[in-house]
Amino acid sequence: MKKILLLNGPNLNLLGKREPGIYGEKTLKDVEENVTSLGMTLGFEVRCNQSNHEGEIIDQIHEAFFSGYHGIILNPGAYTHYSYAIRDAVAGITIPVIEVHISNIHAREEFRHKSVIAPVTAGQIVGFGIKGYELALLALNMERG
Ligand code: CA2
Repeated sequence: MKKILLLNGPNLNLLGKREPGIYGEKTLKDVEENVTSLGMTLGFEVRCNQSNHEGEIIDQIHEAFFSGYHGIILNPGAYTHYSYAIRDAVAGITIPVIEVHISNIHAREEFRHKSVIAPVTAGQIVGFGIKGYELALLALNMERG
């Protein structure tokens, strides 16, 4: 079965526990269950991971690539806006990475408008709440070879 990595970055472990006005009331566990369940329907095995550490995120990206994963759904959190190291990790692999943001980063503070990672991803999904993660899985399913 094709494998997908669902990788969430810093502070996303707080989902549903704080700031429900911006990020909603669903928890990270809800997100992971939804994507895993859609994955089963589509015939993907979804591995879920969350880290608050830049190096750990990079290691996870490398590991997914070298372990033959089909693709990665990545919400890099605030690293989106300044981590050239995560950008380089994404640029260094050949499997598709879909960047997801729960909020519409373009409608928020100026510093969130720019993603340094987006130019090296297969695509970016923003502003659809946690449904964006499932949309990303559907996009990866369309790319399936
Ligand atoms: O909209 C997104 O998904 C973000 O990646 C979320 C990041 C933010 O830094 C990006 O600009 C956009 C922040 C995640 C923090 O998540 C929290 C969730 C609940 C309570 C507090 C933080």
